[in-house]
This record gives sequence, C-alpha cells and structure tokens, in this order.
Amino acid sequence: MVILQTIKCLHLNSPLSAISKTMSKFLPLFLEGEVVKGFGRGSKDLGCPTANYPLEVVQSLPKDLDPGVYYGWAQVDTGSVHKMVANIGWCPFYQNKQMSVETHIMHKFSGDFYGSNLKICLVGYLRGEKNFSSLDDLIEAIKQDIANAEQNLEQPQAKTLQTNNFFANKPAI
Ligand code: ADP
Ligand code: RBF
Ligand code: MG
Repeated sequence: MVILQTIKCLHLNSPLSAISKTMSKFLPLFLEGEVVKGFGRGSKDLGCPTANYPLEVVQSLPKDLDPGVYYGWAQVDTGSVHKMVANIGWCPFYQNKQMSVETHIMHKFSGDFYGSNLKICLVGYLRGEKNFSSLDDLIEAIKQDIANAEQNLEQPQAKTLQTNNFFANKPAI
C-alpha cells in the first residue's frame, strides 16, 4: 500500500492545498476598470497605496475565485506595464463589509490617478487573506508579498504576460 503523506511541488515547494490555488483554473485573469476612491488607508496606515476598483469589477469576478493576495502586471491608462500585487477580499484586519479588489503597483508615480483606467493581469496566487494582531505585522506581510511578487514575476512564463495583447494600446478608429 502506498500512502502519500506530504506531497510537495518541487518547483514552488508548497503543500498540495496551496498548489491548487497557485495553479487556479482562473489564472491568468485579466481585469479592467476605473480607479475609484477607497477608505484612504493604503497610503496613510500602510505606506502602500492601493488602486481600488468599483463594485461592478468586483462583482464580475468568477464566483469561485479564491480571495487572497495575487501578483501580476498592471497598466494605468496607456502607460507602461508594471509589476503589481493585488489583494482581493474583505481585509479581515479592517473587517470590511464589502469585498474589494485593490492593486499596489511597484512603480513610483508622480501623483494620484483616480479616474484613470487600470488594466491588471493576475498571474499567480501568493496566500490567503489573514488577520493580524498589529498594523506592523500587516505591513511586514505586505512587504514580503511585494518581495515574493518581484521574484515570481521574473520567471519567463510570467514575463510573457507583460507583453500580452491585452495591454497593447490600439489606436482609436
Ligand atoms: P484609496 O483608499 O482611495 O484607494 P489609497 O491610500 O489606497 O487610497 O491610495 C490609492 C491611490 O493612490 C490610487 O487610487 C492612486 O490614485 C494612487 N497611487 C499612487 N501611486 C500608486 C501605486 N504605486 N499603486 C497604487 N496606487 C497608487
Ligand atoms: N488586509 C488584510 O486584512 N489581511 C491581509 O492579509 C492583507 N494582505 C494584503 C496584501 C497586500 C499585498 C495588499 C496590497 C493589501 C493587503 N491587505 C490585507 C489589504 C489592506 O488591509 C488594504 O490594502 C488596506 O486596508 C487599504 O485599503
Ligand atoms: Mg486603496
């Protein structure tokens, strides 16, 4: 008799439960929408601005998509395509009543871009949303997510998505 005790993915070194999420049938997932105002906590509390989508984008997500932290690519209007991390869920630390999709873009912008069009491509899944006993612990977790995203997006498979047609700026006819 063969008992499979701890099956690990050699590549990701993740337990099996995590693999099913990192290899989600929904990825890559492309989203587009306007950047709207949130609660203003990203920059103020966390030192990490997150561009929020309106409710209609949140409601367009596949119903079975796992909430949590994703990494991928982002483009504001017709600008360059940058690395990003996105949090999808209810932010248990803040106990939000409404699900949100918020994207932190790893690029220094000269100012806010509320009202702009934001395209994102979710490439991979990092972890589920967690509650934390302090704001500092949440900030540390986000810093680690950003480092993990930076690294994962260097993989050739991830890089091909940076130049996907979705981000091509077609001239208006
Ligand atoms: P809100 O709660 O209104 O989303 P945040 O404090 O999270 O406020 O800040 C998000 C806003 O900051 C975005 O909507 C965008 O206009 C701006 N911003 C500036 N730089 C970035 C960045 N690198 N990533 C995401 N948003 C950014
Ligand atoms: N909020 C949580 O309550 N738990 C989390 O585990 C969590 N992880 C996040 C990871 C990243 C990369 C980002 C950008 C945000 C995360 N948030 C999380 C959301 C955070 O609470 C939210 O950005 C702020 O409340 C500002 O809207
Ligand atoms: Mg935000």
